[in-house]
Order: sequence, then C-alpha cells, then structure tokens
Amino acid sequence: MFEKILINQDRLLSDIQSFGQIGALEGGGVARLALTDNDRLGRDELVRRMKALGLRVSIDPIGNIFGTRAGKTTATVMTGSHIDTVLTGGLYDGTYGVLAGLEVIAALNDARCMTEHSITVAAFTNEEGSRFQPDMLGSLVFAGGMSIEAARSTRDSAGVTLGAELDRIGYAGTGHGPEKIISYYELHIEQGPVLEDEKIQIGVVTGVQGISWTRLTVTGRSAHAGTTPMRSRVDAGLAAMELVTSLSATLKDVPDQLITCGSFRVVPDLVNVVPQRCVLTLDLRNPDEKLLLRAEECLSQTILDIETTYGVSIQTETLARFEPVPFDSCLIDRIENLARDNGYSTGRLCSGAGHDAQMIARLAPAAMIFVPSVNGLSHNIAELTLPDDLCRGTQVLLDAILSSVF
Ligand code: HGY
Ligand code: MN
Ligand code: MN
Repeated sequence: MFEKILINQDRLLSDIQSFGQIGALEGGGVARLALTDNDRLGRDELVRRMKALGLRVSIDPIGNIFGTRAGKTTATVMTGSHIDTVLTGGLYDGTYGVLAGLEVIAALNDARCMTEHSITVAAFTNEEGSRFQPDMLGSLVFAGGMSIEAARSTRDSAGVTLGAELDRIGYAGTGHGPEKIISYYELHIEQGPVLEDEKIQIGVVTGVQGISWTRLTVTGRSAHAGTTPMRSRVDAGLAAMELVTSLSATLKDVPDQLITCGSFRVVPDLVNVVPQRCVLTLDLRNPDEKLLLRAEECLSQTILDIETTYGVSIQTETLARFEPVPFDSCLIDRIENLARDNGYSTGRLCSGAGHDAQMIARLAPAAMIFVPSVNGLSHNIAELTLPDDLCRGTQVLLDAILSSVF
C-alpha cells in the first residue's frame, strides 16, 4: 500500500474563502439563488477550477456540472453537492462539499496517483429549492425522479420558468453525468447543533428525514379595516395565521416533528385593508414516515376547520414530498472506520436537511460525512465551520474515495 495521501489544508481553506466572494453579501454571508446571475458567476468559477485541475467537464440538460478525473475504467466514484444558496446563505452549505471534492482531486494530482476507477465531482442544480421547487431538483432529474420538461416548467414566485433561466445563464447543457456510479460520498456541514453539543468531530450520516412542502392559498374578501365589523369579515390573513398556530399546537408533542412557515404573503398587504388573500408555505419534516403522514392528515383537518371558522377557501399545492432515505450501511461503516483511523471522534445521526445524496441513493450506494456547525447555525449569514473541522471532513472524504477507487 502507498504512503497516506494528505489534503493540502491551506489550499482548501483559501479556495473556500475565495469562492465565498462570489455573491458575497455586505454584512457577510452569500446569496447565490439558483440560476440567478450570482449562481452563473459561481458556476463559471467552478468550471474554471475544474478545468485547471485537468478534469473533463460535462454539463447536463438541467445544468448539473460534472468534473471527471479519468481512471483506468469509466466506472466512477462520485462526490459533490451544490453551489446555489438561500438568500441568507453562508460560505459552506453545499459549496464546502463541492470544493472539498476539488481538493481531493488536487491532492491526487499532487501525489500523481492513478486510480483504477474514475472520480467525478458534481455540483447539482437548484438543491436549495428556495426559488424553484422541489429542492434537490437537479439531482432528482439526474436520478430519473423528475422529467427534464417538468423541471424546466417549474416557476418562481415571479412566474419565471426554470428553463428560461437555465437558457438565459447558458447552462442548459448537452452533456451527461457518469453512467456507472460505484458509490457516492457527500461531505456537508451538519447545519444543526448535534455534533457541536456532543463534541463530535465527524458525523456519520445514517440517512435523511422525510420532507413535505406545501403551498397554501387562502382566499377571503378584502374590506375596510375601520368600517367592517369583525363578525362580517372573511379575513384571509387571520385565517392563515390561525392555521399555522393551530397546526403547530396540534403537532407540538409529536416526536421529532418539525413545522416551518417560511413564506407568508398577504394581498393587498396594506395597513387598512382586511387581507383578501394569503399565500403561505408549510415545511413539515419527520424521520418517521408514518408520523409525517399523520402530520399531513392533521394539516388537511386543520384546513377544513379554518375554512368553516373563517368562511375562507383554501387551495393547496404540493411543492416537495420525499420519504426518509436510509444511506448504504457498508459506506456508513467505512466512513466511521476511516474517520476513527485518523483519530477523529465520530457519531451517527440522521440528517435534518435534505441533500443531493438522498437522490443519488436511487442510483448507487450513497452516504454522507458531516462536520460541526458553530452554534448549529445555517441558512444564516453567520454560518460557520471551523478550519480544523473543514480539514478533518475533507481528509475523511479523500480517504473514503481512495477506499473505493481501487
Ligand atoms: O431544505 C433543505 O433541507 C435543503 O437546504 N434544501
Ligand atoms: Mn445544502
Ligand atoms: Mn441549504
């Protein structure tokens, strides 16, 4: 066996910092919403860095970017994540996994290491799902879970289609990702408090919890705020607020149940007009599919109750629905052992966030490596993972890929 190959820590850390300048926000953090000009700038820089490492770059019809280092065979070990961010994004969510993949390539190049199998680093389109739904859209299309036509026709809140934006930024490709994937490893920040609270250096991810996203349109009747008695209002805003608080109260004691109303818009949104309409989103998550189904039933019942109480009508649209996904047990064990071989502490956990790995798991054995998030914060410009943790995660990723490419 050859001498252990180590990552170049300084190169990794400076690559992450410099990439974070793309779409940088005034007060810190990053905003590279999917298929915006900032996302295009990030994509252009990623392609440039892939080519500088001698990777063969291929872009598929949904804009997924694949950089491949040829091995003796075309069978491929793949790693990657996403470079699109939410509007209050940090430097690490998604981007860390992609740039760590490039560091793995650079370290293998430095070591002049020829591998049996090929290695691909991927950046998947629209993982966040903030602008276009569902989330993990690019990897879902790559895994055959959504047609390219359906994906291209999804619309953002301004009614712009994903396809038009993909064409506009020039990333509707004709290429394709690897056909024979041996295994997929994704390195990602935890984005929650578990590893930090339990002082664990490497999170060995057992799977991803179930996700249920719904958009609700509550329709009432606009009226004068000063002349309309409460008893004769059909107030879409008040109805929507009670729907959220009532459902939250119903679900409060359900084990591991999460409920988030992230978007809440009233129309006409004026101080002296009883809201005519309210469009809101509900994000329900649970690692247990049966409990998630029960939460969805509670939502349906709450909708009926609110319609009766307020006289409003409520339409729903499913934006995303993914069952919990278990990762590959052999890869999980391997990551755990490799991390321990490096002397790192490890702990197993289920991912609270959705990830591209849950889609690639439809094609090949997949697993994830987590590193701690300071204060458990993410989707927040204060998102931070300490340099030593960034380096530990990347070393484990390198070791995991090396364990699969011969
Ligand atoms: O919402 C999620 O879990 C991920 O950030 N797309
Ligand atoms: Mn992410
Ligand atoms: Mn995210």
